[in-house]
Amino acid sequence: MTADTTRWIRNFVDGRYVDPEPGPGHRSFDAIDPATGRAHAQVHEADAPLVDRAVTAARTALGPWSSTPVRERTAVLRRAADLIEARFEEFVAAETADTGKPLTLSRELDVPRAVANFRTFADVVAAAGQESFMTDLAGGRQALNYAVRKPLGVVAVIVPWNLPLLLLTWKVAPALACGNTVVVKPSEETPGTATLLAEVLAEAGLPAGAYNVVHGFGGGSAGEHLTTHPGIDGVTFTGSSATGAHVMKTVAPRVRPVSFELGGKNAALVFEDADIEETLDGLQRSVFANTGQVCLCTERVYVQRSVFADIADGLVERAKSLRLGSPLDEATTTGPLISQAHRDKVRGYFDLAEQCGAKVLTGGDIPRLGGDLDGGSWIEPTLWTGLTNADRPVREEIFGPVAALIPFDTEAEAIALANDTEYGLASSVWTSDLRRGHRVAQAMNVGMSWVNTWFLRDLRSPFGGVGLSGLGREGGASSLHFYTEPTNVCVQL
Ligand code: NAD
Ligand code: 6OD
Repeated sequence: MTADTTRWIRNFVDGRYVDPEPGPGHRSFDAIDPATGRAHAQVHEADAPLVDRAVTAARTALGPWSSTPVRERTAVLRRAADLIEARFEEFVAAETADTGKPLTLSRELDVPRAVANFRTFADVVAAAGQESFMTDLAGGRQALNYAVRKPLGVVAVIVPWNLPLLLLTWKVAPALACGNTVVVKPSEETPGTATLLAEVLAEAGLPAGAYNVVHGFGGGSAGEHLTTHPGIDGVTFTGSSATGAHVMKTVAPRVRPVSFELGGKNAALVFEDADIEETLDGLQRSVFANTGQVCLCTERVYVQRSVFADIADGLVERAKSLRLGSPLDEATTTGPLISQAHRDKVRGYFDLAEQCGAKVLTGGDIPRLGGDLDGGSWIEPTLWTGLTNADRPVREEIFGPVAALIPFDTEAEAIALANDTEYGLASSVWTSDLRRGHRVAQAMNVGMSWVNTWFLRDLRSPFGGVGLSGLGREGGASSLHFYTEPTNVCVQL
């Protein structure tokens, strides 16, 4: 489909937009509104020479920006937060146009979190100290060791489409605060808010070249041009496990640091002593938030047998209460999937689940919403019973509004079922026995383990996964560690 609009989303390199040059070498692609399937803008795809210009600009800006005093760097971040707030509705509209998520969700989650990322990482970096050790030497002398943390350098930031601005700023804010410069490659599905952010950062006083945006796809396009570029000093990547593994191989010959936040197949464990209403509220969010397109979303719900029917009935009722509809309508709770291709994938799991013997408690189909919305990539919130951990829909990440409910009898069995996965991102435990809550939460082989809540995040705490869910941690001190390199100085006194 060709855009019926002349609105361009352009690359941003060395402090200015790059105008698309007409001609045979010029490539662009449509930005699609997933709610209708219509193009809402044209995106200028960055070719290898433009990515090279972006990396060169970032390299040139690195010296001045990294030697800018921390109080001035953090002041730029705080001004950026203020400016996002000043243009709040513009960011909300851009995020919703690209993702199809309800305006209400962009307003409640995505844009406020971008603001919080800039303010929090300004605070974290302003308060950061250095490690030091005094070593006792023979003869009563001592040596002082202290580690000086220096920026990593030019950081390649690659992010997905599900929470575009939230995930981008979660990386860009600490990277810039630590004195790095960045070249960011947003998802081809969601180019809008990364581009708006360039304007905000420039107005906030960030020097030209410190934040560059290159648009395009992965292999053979801007993503690969960036990760294979010899001028980058590290890669921070959020996306699928398969792409993460591929990017790791690409970066390996140059032995650059990587941070990978990858896929999940997250479990909820519901015990019979849980507060049923509170648990259902939590499960409704964790299964269906953002149409199930949050890496932390629950796709496996293990329920103690004595409360299985209550949880299944209650969750079906809540799934049916979700309101699919125009993202612009304040009453809409649930948007479409990101694309037709992603819907085909999710739909494929619906077929597979039925072949595996699943009973569909609710959903399982494509809804007809009428009018323009029938061109969108809509899917029904779906719940299954009758599957086991051996079935592919219970083993593989689906990334849609869907979960399998599976009964268990004992705590040990619940732990074993939840840990029986190659992923290890997040889990949630629902119980009113706090000792059990701590015990089970700690037994989960995951990066984040919640008790009686979900996606409650202190930005200073470590975030990341194990196994197929990723490598390394970001957040608070973990971000400082990733975005800096220490030089230890040892002085004999
Ligand atoms: P994806 O892996 O397809 O793409 C992610 C980004 O990588 C995009 O910008 C894409 O263009 C780029 N890319 C793709 N191939 C590349 C290549 N060869 N070289 C360089 N860049 C390349 O993921 P997606 O479909 O955009 O996002 C959904 C996935 O992201 C899900 O698996 C989800 O769980 C995961 N995710 C994880 C987290 C987390 O924090 N752990 C957060 C959000 C999403
Ligand atoms: O809360 C965060 O900072 C974070 N990185 C969330 C990731 C959600 C995944 O889709």
